[in-house]
Amino acid sequence: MKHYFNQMSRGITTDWMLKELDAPHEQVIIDFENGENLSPEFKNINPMGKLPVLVDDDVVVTEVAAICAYLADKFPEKQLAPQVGSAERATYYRYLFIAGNTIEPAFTLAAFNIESLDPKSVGWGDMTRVLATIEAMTPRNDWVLGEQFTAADVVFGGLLDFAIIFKWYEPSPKVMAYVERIRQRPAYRDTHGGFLEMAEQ
Ligand SMILES: N[C@@H](CCC(=O)N[C@@H](CS)C(=O)NCC(=O)O)C(=O)O
Repeated sequence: MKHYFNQMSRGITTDWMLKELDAPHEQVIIDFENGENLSPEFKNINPMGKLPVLVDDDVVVTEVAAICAYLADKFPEKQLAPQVGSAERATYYRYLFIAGNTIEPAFTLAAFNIESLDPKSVGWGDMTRVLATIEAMTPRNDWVLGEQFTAADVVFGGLLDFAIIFKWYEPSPKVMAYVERIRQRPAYRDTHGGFLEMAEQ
């Protein structure tokens, strides 16, 4: 597998996922400064010109949540995904999808001071609804599926961690405690380098 990556990108999350799985892969560094992500060769792989990307033989996977979910299913023995068809699987999907579809757009727009969109029409509602949802969905103990840590924690927890590091919002004690548990994971610590220093400031 090839993981197209840059340390200063959302690829940090898929890198962490690869580490959680101890998955053999080739790390392909894409240089944003030189515009490598916008080169015809790279856009042939991902027309969005964005990282991260995972290439597994003929399979191209883009989008952080899709890559994490794909990897969890590829290495079932590592038990980072609940069984297909189970109730836990439904919850798992919910956390995987809400991160990129709902939480991230709300945070991003708020960071750019764009908050005047009609919450009834936009899929992410508004920050009030999103923060209430984060609070409700964040586990008080362990992980989103209880004792089993899964790719849903990498995606959902990783996004909350990212949002806290970049001061997109002020977490509640419950959310902060969950993110602290995330930050203690050896695979998170091995892959977060400069982000870890920013997180611990
Ligand atoms: N929705 C995408 C977002 C990917 C994304 O925005 N990647 C940024 C880095 S964090 C990127 O590649 N930016 C370079 C560019 O757009 O030119 C995902 O979840 O993977």
